[in-house]
Amino acid sequence: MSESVYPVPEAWARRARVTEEGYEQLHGRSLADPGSFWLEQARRLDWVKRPELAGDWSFDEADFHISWFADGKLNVAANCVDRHLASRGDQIAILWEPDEPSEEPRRYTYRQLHAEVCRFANVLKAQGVAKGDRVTIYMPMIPEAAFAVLACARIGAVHSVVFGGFSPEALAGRIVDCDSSVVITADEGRRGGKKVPLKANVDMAAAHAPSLETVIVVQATGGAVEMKAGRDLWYHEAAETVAGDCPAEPMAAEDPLFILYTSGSTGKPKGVLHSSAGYLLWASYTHELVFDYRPAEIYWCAADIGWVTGHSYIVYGPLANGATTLMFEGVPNWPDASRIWQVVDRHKVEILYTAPTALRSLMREGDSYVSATSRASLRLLGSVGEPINPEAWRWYHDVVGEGRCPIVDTWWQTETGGMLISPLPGATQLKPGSATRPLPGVDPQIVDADGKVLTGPTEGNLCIARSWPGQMRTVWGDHERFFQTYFTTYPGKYFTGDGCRRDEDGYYWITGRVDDVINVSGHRMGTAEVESALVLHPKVAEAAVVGMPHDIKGQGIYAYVTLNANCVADEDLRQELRNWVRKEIGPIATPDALQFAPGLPKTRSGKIMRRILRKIAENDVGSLGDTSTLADPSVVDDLVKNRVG
Ligand code: 6R9
Repeated sequence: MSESVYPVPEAWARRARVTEEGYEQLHGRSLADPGSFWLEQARRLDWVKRPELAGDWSFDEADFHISWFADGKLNVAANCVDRHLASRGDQIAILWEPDEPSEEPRRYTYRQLHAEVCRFANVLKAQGVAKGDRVTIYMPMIPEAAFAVLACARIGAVHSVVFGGFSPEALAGRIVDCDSSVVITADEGRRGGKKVPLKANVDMAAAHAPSLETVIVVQATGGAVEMKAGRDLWYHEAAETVAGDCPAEPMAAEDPLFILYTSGSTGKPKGVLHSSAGYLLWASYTHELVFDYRPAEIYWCAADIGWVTGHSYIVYGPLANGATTLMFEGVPNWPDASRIWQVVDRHKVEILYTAPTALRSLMREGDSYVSATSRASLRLLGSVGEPINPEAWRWYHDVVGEGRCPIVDTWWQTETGGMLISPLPGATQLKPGSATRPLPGVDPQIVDADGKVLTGPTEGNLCIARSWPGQMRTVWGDHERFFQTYFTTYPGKYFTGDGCRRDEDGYYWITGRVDDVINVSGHRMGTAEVESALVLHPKVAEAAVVGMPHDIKGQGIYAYVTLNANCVADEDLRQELRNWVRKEIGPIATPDALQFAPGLPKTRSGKIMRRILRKIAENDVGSLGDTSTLADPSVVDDLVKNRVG
């Protein structure tokens, strides 16, 4: 691991809001006097009723609760749109770059965004959507996805965005779990020149989602779709029948803003629920601090709105801060590996935020795709989603940024609402591969397996010792699961599920998940989820899934499958099973390697020893450790012998 240090560039030390000394002070004050620190920060939002209370929380079982600014009232959409009208109504709010580079970008000023959001909100109201109702959004990366999200926030409906790459089955599960009666979708999506049949997927999902009553369809490609009478309506037709103005519903600070499903180590995906005020405050605070953002700068977060990064850093954070946020429909390597850099040049992007997996896939294509472009507008680069390996970090820094742009490696999770550990560009010396220091307000602790808090340079499990405004509030429909998942492993603390090292400078190095979650291309996949999909196949008796190292994706999915008696393990079945998982969950869950295993290594009590399966998948068979406690140690020999890949 590299320990080279990159000092804060002169220009950044001069311009930044927070300097090196400023950071220490701010962090100290945020923990010493959180009440006044957060009430002061709350001034960054526009309130219908300004709060007098800051955080009120306890992570202890007897008194478990989390709330922030509980006596405040505001509307999130009004904060992201309306309050900018007077000062920057004609500034571009959303700058949309289409998949097809020869097509014209679309631009929406804050004034136009206001009109679009109001109209969308009125269409929802006309369909009977009211405050507190859940609305599922299954959309491509088009501006209407952002309008839909903000329209929900405007009327107090709770949105649940489902990534457009998820299968009909996965979509149905998410519609059912939050009991949502309305889905907003598009005829088709486009990505890298290919069409995604979103509306057709919704039709298939509907068969398994009895709560679904209304499907609102945005016309994106003009592709042919079936419209079911009484259930489906075209957005553009409905929009003509509603009024242009829609008042913003005043919401209590703790009213839910959205649900976003994420994979955990056990069971089906959890509906992570975020609050209105605390979440928005966190998105706005971190977006401003970490990107040192000034209004009107061109900012591009190249994530998808279906993930939390898209929620917090394409929509809510930047719009709350009056940014021009670029929304990209396409993919980094289409039509070729220079697309990202061409988009940067086309729109004079100043801040670029992307994932290590994208960088690794572009790095592989060679520097010529980068050097053919100018990138002179870039001044800051960001990374998110997984640990960034020092090699990719250096390429990003030296080749993409030509040595002049700091990199903010931002560590956070769906559950945290926004960044928790990250450099500040004017304050933090960088070390490639380290997310560096906690943001002001964040109190990380590293604990050993017994929960003992470790001090100084050390390595262990990453916890957060106190609440922050952007923290998730519950698992939708299962508050007990929320408590059990995050607050019982190390009582009194929030457990992140990540392993972490802290060096002699107090820098944090995230080492990856310590639970049964795999990080594939920066996306979380629960091993249990892939296993459940596999065992649904009629020929599969049992399955165990682990992560394996992957050059581009960071981690790949390695599946061990035991077949039912009399089923033949061959290449065709291997392919069939991979496609099966793809169909059940979505392309991101497709196993990279699938090994037929006559038996799995189990303890005498029947527990699968994943440690051994991981070692074999990693091709680290020299150190399998003690296998003597296995019910049948001989299965290991077969697994090693028939390892795939
Ligand atoms: C924002 C997001 C969360 C998990 C998290 C960790 C990994 C995210 C990281 C990082 C190292 C970073 N992760 N950012 N690991 N360095 N800068 O990705 O949310 O999809 O919920 O994933 O991703 O393992 O626990 P989410």
